Amino acid sequence: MSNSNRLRIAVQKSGRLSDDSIALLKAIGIKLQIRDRLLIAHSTNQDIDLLRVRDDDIPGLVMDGVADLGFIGENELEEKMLERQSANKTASFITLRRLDYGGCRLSIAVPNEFNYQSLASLEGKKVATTYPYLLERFFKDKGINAQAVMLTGSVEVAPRAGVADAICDLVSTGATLEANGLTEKDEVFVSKAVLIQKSGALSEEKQALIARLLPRMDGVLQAKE
Ligand code: PRT
Ligand code: ZN
Repeated sequence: MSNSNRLRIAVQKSGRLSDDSIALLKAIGIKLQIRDRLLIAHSTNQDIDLLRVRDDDIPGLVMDGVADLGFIGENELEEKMLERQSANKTASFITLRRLDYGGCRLSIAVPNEFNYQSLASLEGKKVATTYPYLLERFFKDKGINAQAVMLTGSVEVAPRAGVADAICDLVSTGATLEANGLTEKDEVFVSKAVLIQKSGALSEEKQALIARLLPRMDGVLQAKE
């Protein structure tokens, strides 16, 4: 592994957070040459390298100290934190900024024909989700005995496929739920993209670089308000 003095920032390679994260880095003056297929992108004017990975990997890369900073959705961050805590792995990080993109909510939705009165209607039911730790914590807090069924994709078709009675998935406009004959019922978690830093000491150079970048980021975020 290269033991570099360059600040390593983990960003989603391709997905809903990629463009906004890269645009923000460019807006604060970081010049980047991104080649589509490469894992690493070097900045040409700063001591910064981007690690371009799946969003699922970003919390772990920062918590394991492989990346110094990371742009990630709070939903994914919190889920991975709960997963690591349950495996007795370290799960510490510092949230530097909450950002103005990636907004969504993790919600429970049921088929339109489901006779839903309250959360208690889910007692004894199966709920398909990609976020079993967040969902199980929610059920535990509310005192509901329901089972989270883990699916990494196609969560919205699980009830129709007979795999689950309800779902718990990310929603932004609600169009996906509607297209699949589902009605949103309960909000489990509200999320936005955040910039996180690994816990523990960074070199003086890296710390100084972050200290120069953050005020510029604040300027960009304020200008957009
Ligand atoms: O390949 P990789 O693992 O990196 O990407 P991914 O497919 O896991 O994630 P991606 O790119 O879809 O989402 C990355 C992050 O964007 C999520 O973790 C959230 O923090 C944030 N985000 C914001 C969303 C949405 N909005 C969103 N609407 N992530 C997913 N969705 C999906 C949702 O799962 C559902 O399928 O969009 C659909 C619902 O959208 P509406 O508009 O129809 O309600
Ligand atoms: Zn992902």
